[in-house]
Amino acid sequence: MSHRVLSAQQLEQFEEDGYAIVENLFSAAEVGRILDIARADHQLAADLKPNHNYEGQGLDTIIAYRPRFADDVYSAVGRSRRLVEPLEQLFGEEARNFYQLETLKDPNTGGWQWHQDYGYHHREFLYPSFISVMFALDPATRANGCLRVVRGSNRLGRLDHVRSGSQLAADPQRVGIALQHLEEIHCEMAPGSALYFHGNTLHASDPNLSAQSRWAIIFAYVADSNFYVLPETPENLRVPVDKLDDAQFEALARRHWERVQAQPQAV
Ligand SMILES: O=C(O)CCC(=O)C(=O)O
Repeated sequence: MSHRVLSAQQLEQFEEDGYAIVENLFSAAEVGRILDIARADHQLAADLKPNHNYEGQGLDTIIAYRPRFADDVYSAVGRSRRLVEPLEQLFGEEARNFYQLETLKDPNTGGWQWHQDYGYHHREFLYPSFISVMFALDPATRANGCLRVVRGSNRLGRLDHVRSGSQLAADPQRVGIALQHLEEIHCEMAPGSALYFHGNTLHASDPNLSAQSRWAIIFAYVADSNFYVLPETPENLRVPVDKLDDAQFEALARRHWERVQAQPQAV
């Protein structure tokens, strides 16, 4: 079964706008299971780190950064044909995985200032053929700090970034001018939907000041033809995606659930 669900018009729109939302990639039951695993997973809890994304003020942003796929349900989403085949349509070629980020935006945790993901990673990669995919585990709404993108900012090229707290923030003056000319979009999503956005698409999110968590997983990929430009090439950080069909995804999710069930209980 093909999961190349994007129409020619959607592919053209992505070139124009720098983002596309694909709804209901995974069912509510599947997302419910991923959340059950994530909430119980001691390893995920141990990997979480606070980021201070706002200089000297604001709430911490809680993330777990993973440089490569593992034998777990989160990576299984990032390897699933359902998520990867639309990505290959956008690249026009195969994708390689660069990293993943579990971003667990609980109530009263923080957001992100405007940035471009290729603004972070242009030192590693020759081309901006870089796409991030935000997969929603919870409803993402304005109230709980859904991702905001600047429509068409993928066509601005890469902006300079300056360090600000734990993050790199895109040149605020240029962002201000971009926002006078381009539209800011709040990417509200239902659980199981995914937002695909180009490496030069400006994006940010507000802190979550609501009572509803906004958990998501972000997967970053580069096109197969994009190269590392570091003096030494760590090939293992640009891994071909070994795609999973639905039965393989299901088997991996079941194994992860069983492992989580077998964890020692806190006393
Ligand atoms: O989780 C968010 O709200 C934004 C995360 C983000 O901007 C990123 O990972 O580049």
